[in-house]
Amino acid sequence: MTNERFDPSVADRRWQAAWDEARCFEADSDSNKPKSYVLEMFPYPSGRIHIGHVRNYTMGDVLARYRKMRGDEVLHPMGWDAFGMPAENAAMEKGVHPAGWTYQNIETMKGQLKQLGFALDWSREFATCDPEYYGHEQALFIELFENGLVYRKESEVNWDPVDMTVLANEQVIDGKGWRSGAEVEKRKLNQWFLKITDFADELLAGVQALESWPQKVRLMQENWIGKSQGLEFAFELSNGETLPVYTTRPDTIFGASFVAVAADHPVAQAVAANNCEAAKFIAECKRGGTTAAELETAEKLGFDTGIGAKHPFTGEHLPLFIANFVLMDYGTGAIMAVPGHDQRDFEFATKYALPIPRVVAASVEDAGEPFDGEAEAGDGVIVNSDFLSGMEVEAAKREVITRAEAGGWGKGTTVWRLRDWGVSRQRYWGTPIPFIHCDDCGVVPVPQDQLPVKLPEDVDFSKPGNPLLRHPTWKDVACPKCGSDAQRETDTLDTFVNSSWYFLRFASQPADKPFDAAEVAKWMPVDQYIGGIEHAILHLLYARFWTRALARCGKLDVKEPFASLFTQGMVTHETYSRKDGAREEYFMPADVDRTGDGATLKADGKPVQIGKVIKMSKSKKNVVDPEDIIRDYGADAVRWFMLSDSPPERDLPWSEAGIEGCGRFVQRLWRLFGHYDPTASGEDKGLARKTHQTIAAVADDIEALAFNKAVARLYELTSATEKAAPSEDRNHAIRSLLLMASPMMPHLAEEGWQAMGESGLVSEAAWPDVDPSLLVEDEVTIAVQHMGKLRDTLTAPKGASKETLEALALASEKVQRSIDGAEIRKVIVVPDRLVNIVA
Ligand code: OVQ
Repeated sequence: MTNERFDPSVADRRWQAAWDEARCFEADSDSNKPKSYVLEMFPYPSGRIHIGHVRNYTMGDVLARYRKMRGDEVLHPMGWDAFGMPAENAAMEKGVHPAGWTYQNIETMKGQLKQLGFALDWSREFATCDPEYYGHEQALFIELFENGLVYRKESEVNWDPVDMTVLANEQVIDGKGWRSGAEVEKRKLNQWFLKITDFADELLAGVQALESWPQKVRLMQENWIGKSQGLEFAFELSNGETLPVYTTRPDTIFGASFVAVAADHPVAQAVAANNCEAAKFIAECKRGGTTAAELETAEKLGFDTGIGAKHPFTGEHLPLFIANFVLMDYGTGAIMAVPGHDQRDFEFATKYALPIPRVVAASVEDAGEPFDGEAEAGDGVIVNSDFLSGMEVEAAKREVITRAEAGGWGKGTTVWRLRDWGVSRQRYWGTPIPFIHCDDCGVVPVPQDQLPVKLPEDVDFSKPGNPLLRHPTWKDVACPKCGSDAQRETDTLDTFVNSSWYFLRFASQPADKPFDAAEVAKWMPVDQYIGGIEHAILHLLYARFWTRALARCGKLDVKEPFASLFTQGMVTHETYSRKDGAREEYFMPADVDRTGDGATLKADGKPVQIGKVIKMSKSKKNVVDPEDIIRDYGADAVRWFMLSDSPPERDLPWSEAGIEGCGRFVQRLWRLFGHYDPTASGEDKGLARKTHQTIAAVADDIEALAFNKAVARLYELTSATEKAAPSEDRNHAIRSLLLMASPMMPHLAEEGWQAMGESGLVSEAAWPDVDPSLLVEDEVTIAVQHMGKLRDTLTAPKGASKETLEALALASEKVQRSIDGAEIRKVIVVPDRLVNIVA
């Protein structure tokens, strides 16, 4: 075989073309083999791939290739999550059309993925902005509507008065629009909602049963759904009205020192009707964000209505406030405030000098303990609470609920934190919501034969607001029911809708419907889903919800889309920067010379500051461009690096030294492949054993996604094989190494496979067999002691007789030296373990 270096710049492209030609990664749904659906979260076509994609998709690729070698029919598809704001931003900033920008990015990124040699079934590729895809999505949306799972509701939104658009909570920063900087207003708009709350119970029970999901993700979903048991009751107000409230902490009821309602609560509105101070306060509340974080940090403000709320046990009148931290769409929009044991109530009570009684303490003796500047939300014993004093929290909750129900003034109920999913976006680049507004017929779904409702192409991004709304003709249509003039819905769907069912479309893509149930049943659920932890809550919950919703509509038989989930860690790198006045200027690793102790900028040779090792991000410029490193080291070295060193769920620090090491290992394996010698004969039992043990262990490691362990074992076997003399067992070791490395370094493996004279593609070869008899060690290490002290160790055949072990021990020079001629009184032998000489 050849002694030349392996040249990825030639080999990579050759094998990529060979795979395309052989169409070897196209999944056959009629196959009789066991199926395996391996899926990584599909990318936003944002421009170019980044190192996070490389890590994510390399992991999935190794698993997909491995499962194929093990004999599975593998479905490993790829597509594009193509709608969303970035395309519209590009349109506004660069004057390009969102569609052109998106499809251009897809072409670039697809080329980059191809350069990495991923074993993807490109025949199933689609982009969510393809009218075929979103047309089927519109059909599904109408289906959900007809099954009562879609509705319209007036709800409060963040309105940016300059950009004339609704903003997501994340886009409101310090009460201002992220783009315009304008003061955000609260507006009531009619919005489309999906009834995810109908599934709260199922989604909770379901996630609790997903044993192959990371515990952390399951917990995050549980908390997001947030099932809690509490008390619903009504305060009698001094103005003769009643005020329903809900509390999850009825045990703290004796600690209530005020009552508060949301600014848009009917009680607040009634007060404002005759009180302009109150009206002014309410208007003020309408500004500012409503995210949990903002409510947490914003200054707590209130307006005392002068109304009293009668405490159900003490009869005392608690003051009733209008408060900015109480939200109308959470619970009843009114709260019983217990400042000692709720942080927001604590801050409010502190500001308005209201009493802060302690009703929970570490022990009964601590009933008089003062607070240390903040509320204590934790567990403990109830104190200062009449008949509840001395009880544990849970017992006290039950006691209050029992008394409230017996007294007829309240009732125990379950409340969910989960809200219905608002899917309306006042944007252009999304799936048009397929409905028509008719003055006579109301909201009418677009008839099936008129789907897809396509986005108009001639749109104007030069003005703020929703281009669909101001398009001159697009929205004007005839009502499908009565034929009179009507208007299209101009809202589009949240992009998370696009990613809530894409895995079904990958499994089955008929032209005339979203998917075929029987075909989907062959592949679903996804056996292994891999992606970033940032999708732990929303995407994964929405996809679970859509799957269940479609199952309820009879379109599907699966309930949980992702049988097993893996969330990968980040790729990190040092940062390089210099102070430029008050501002920190960052530099790319590629522009920095790091060969000496410190770091200098290549451009001027002067030092730069080496900062912390943190997640690669454009803003800190600590990024490496995948295309650069593929060009410099080849795809296999990059893939190998992504799998080495760190467990896949942890952060992976990128280093120049590391990737260079990977490049060297590629060449080392290549040289070793060159030692494959069909004419060699003879055995090497030790190497054979190591080879079989490695095959078994690497298989287990890959199945467990413990890629770094598999990598370490392959390094080890490589070293052992390099040291071995030619033999048939060495040939077997080399061939096995090649096969085992092939899911990770497929180009190198193909090249070696061909050089070894094998026919066909290694990508279509089988995983090497394991001889179970070689998995067990047939030699053991025996400790030899003199008077209980370790003097020597020796290897002996497993199961050797007591006599053999005694003889071997006494033959040891070290042992003889220790005995030093003393009389041997006894020899204790523990088979396979130790020999102790008493002398
Ligand atoms: N389309 C969605 C998405 O997340 C997925 C759907 C299913 C909702 C990468 C970086 C970022 C980094 C960024 C420069 C250097 C993973 C590095 C994602 C996801 C997949 C697609 C990123 C993990 C975070 N990250 N790590 N490094 N800039 N699309 O295109 O963003 O979580 O698993 O691969 O990512 S995405």
